[in-house]
This record gives sequence, structure tokens and C-alpha cells, in this order.
Amino acid sequence: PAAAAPAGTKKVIANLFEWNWPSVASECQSTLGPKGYGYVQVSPPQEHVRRSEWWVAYQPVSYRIESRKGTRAQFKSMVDTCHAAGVKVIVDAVINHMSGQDNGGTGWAGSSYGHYNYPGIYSASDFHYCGTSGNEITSYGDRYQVQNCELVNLSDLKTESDYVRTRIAGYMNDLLSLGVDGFRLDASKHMPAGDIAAIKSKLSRSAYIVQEVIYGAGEPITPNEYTGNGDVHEFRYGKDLARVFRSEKLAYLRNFGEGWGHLPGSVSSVFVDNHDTQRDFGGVLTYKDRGIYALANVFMLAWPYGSPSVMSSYTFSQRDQGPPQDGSGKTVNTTCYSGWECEHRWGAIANMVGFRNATEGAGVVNWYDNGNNHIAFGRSGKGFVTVNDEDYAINGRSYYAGLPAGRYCDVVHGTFSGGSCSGPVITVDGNGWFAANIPAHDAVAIHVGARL
Ligand code: AAO
Repeated sequence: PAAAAPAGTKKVIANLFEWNWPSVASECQSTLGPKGYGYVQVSPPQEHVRRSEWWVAYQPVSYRIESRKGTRAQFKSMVDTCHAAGVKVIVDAVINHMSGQDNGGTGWAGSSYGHYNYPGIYSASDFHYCGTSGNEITSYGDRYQVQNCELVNLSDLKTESDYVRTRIAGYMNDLLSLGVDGFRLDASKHMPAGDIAAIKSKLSRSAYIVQEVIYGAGEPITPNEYTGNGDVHEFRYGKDLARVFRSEKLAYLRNFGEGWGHLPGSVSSVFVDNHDTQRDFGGVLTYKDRGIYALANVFMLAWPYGSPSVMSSYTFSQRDQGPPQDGSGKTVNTTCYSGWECEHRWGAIANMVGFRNATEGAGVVNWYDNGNNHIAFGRSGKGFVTVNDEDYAINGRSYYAGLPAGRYCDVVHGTFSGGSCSGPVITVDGNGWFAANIPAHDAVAIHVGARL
């Protein structure tokens, strides 16, 4: 099957991190479909170790679709409901390794296991023993170690073995049979690109693939090695965007993307933050940055580079803290704005998904910057955005949008629905210009899909 980058005009992914399946299903119906999200990315669905931290999902015990987030039947029903709402489903697939528990135990769904023994699935000969102390990766500067030693004690599968590849493909094909549309391949850096290609060749049909390969300065394994298999997460994007917003100038964003040494946009998967960077990568923007975080997402959704992913988090104060769980350890239903941040619903972010869809394929035109933190640009005949991240308002200025004359909803502040706008209306004149006042740390965006 060929690599299938998200097709069509709806390419924005909502990453509903650690949401349970019934909550994902209702969100597809109530919000993701109506707002134009093309995909939902869900946390790993396979059986995992029993503990309360969020990261249990990254320690598979078996490939049964039975987890803290729900049963196989609930998973299947979620996929069907999302499809009916026009939203495709991407699964975070943990295929590089199994668990990291030295003494084994019993998994969520009752399967017993040992660190190197998963009865009926894998036994000791299916794992790498690289020879370092604890078989642990000690240097990311050593390609062999990164791909043959253990990442944080997680028993490392021999992905060069045809048996292991077949097992992994069996899991992925099971998910495809439930209707899944794509996969985020966790810890891809820790598997040679050729091993991923071999697993992919065993899939029963084409699926969207995005690989997690964190760019590390000077490391021998690079994100570019993986582009032949599908998309790759571009971690430099969120890191660079945060630096620009926090301590540099928005004017620098004029050539953001390839111009900054990032991956080719056609294979690049981008985000302001993800579940790892919001915890572990000091400096990226997260929900905790409130308005500036929203502005960074507005920029990402307006700027035509890569496939954008919007993070949706639960509130946390400690790194390992798991999502809200009930007494039996099940993840509770999501309640937005109470324990769950639901960034993907924030007005400016959710409405910019429509901007992204309406401007798909239109290039950047009429770039403007004030040499500092006020920028503006058009999307050739389809939309226009201006971001003012100065500490002061920019008033009484006109912008050349190059759009057909008419009245447009400012989708950063208003929702366009049923032909009307719940926020400010912007009037573009017969020459393609409009006037607007932009408060400090704010933005205005208009597009042809939200014209009154
Ligand atoms: C937990 C405990 C462990 C315990 C283990 C087993 O925390 O103490 O040993 O259980 O019992 C998640 C959690 C882990 C958790 C694990 C299993 O984050 O805490 O371990 O589940 O439950 C590397 C990998 C990358 C990986 C990342 C976390 O390359 O693939 O580490 N991400 C994925 C998932 C992640 C998950 C796993 C993989 C495992 O998204 O959630 O772990 O399934 C450099 C390297 C990167 C490297 C990082 C961190 O990055 O380049 O490859 O990522 O270091 O080691 C700058 C630099 C950049 C650097 C980055 C971070 O940006 O430019 O090079 O800073 O320092």
C-alpha cells in the first residue's frame, strides 16, 4: 500500500490525548465534525500495564483492544461514530517495544506477562539484548544503541524478525479491520526505517502513517530517513515557534518551515505541543500559556506548511499525573474546562480549522510585517490573517486582503454559522482592502468560507 498523506481538504488532526472511547465518539459528533477537523488521533488502545500514570498506554502487554479508555466494542463504536461525523481516526500504535516492568505482572485485561515474555505473543527470543548495562540506551549518538537497546527499560522488539513484523502487522490489521484510517508510530526512531517499511508492506490496505522521530542536533538518526514510509513529526516546529513567540520577532516567520531547515512540508506533521513536549521539553507553548498559545495555533492553522495537529490535554500539575480516573482505574468521561483543557474547542483554534480547510492549496500572498511582532498575510484569494503580538494595539490601519468585496466573519472572535457571525464583521471593499483595530496579543482572520 502507498503512503497516504491525509487527502482532501480536511487535514487538521485533533489529538484527544487519553480521552476514553465514548467521549471521543461524542466529541466527533458534537465538535470535531461540525468544526471541520479531518482526523482525531487517539491514545494507544491495546492492553497495557496496570498503574495510574498517563504513560501506562505506552507499555503494551497484549494486542487486545481493551484498555483503561474502553473495550473493543466501545472502540469500534467510536470509529463508526467518528466516520459518520466525517472524521477519520488515527491510532497511536506502540510497536517498538512491550512493557518496562522488570517483574512482569497482570495487564489491564487480565493477561499475565513478564518483562520478556508475553504468552502467546512474544517470548525471550523476540527481544533485543544490546549488551549495555540494563540493556539501556546510554547515547543517542550511537545508532546501534538507539535501535537495539531499551528506551527507558521498555523490552525492545526485534523488528528485523519476520515473526515480530507479522505479529505487529497483525495488530495493525486488526485495527484496520475495525475501520481505523491511520497510525502514529510511536518511538519510530528506535526502529530502522527499513523495518517500518517491511511492517507497512504487510498491511492489508493503505493507511495514513506518521512517524515519531524527534530531531536531535548531531544525532546520527534523522527524521529525513523516514520520509519514504509516510509523514514524520517535525519537533523543531513547535520548539522554534515557541522561541519566536517568547523571545524573538514574529517577523521572522516569513519563511517558517523548509526555510528554517524543517522537513519538506509535504511529509511534515506539525504541532505547537504534543503530550511529550508539553511535559518534557522546556519552553514549548502549552495550554498554560493561554492567549499566546491560542495565537501560536492561529498561526499554525493559517500557515500552509505541514499537516497540523491540535493538542487537547487534561490539566496536570505533575509530569507523571494520569488523566482523571474512577475507582477502578478507568479514564472518566471528558468534561471540558473541568480537569480537561479541550484546547481544540477554544474559539479561535476551533474556528481556524475552517480557515485551514477553506484556504487549502492557496499560497501565501501579501506578507506584511512591521519588522517586529505584527504580521499579516493572505492565502491567495481565499483568506487573510493578521497577528499582533505587540504589547500595544494596532489601530486605524488598513490591510490588503485581496479577497472579493463583502462582509466576512472575524473567525478569531466569532463563529460563523447559519449565515451569520457571532463576533465582529469585517468589510472588504471593492479594491480588496479592509480596516481593523487589533488589540495587543490578538489576531483577526477572515476567509471565503465564512462570508456573510
Ligand atoms: C515510564 C517511566 C520510566 C520507566 C518506564 C518503564 O517514566 O522511568 O523506565 O516507564 O517502566 C512514555 C513516557 C515515559 C514512560 C514510557 C513508558 O514519556 O516516561 O516511561 O511512556 O510508559 C525519546 C524517544 C521518543 C519518546 C521519548 C519520551 O526517542 O520516542 O523519548 N517518545 C514516545 C512517546 C512517549 C513514550 C514513549 C515513546 C515510549 O511519545 O510518551 O514514553 O513508548 C532527545 C532525543 C529523543 C528522546 C528524548 C527523550 O530529545 O532526541 O529521541 O525521545 O531525548 O529522551 C531537545 C533536543 C532533543 C531531545 C529533547 C528532549 O528538544 O533537541 O534531541 O530536547 O530532551
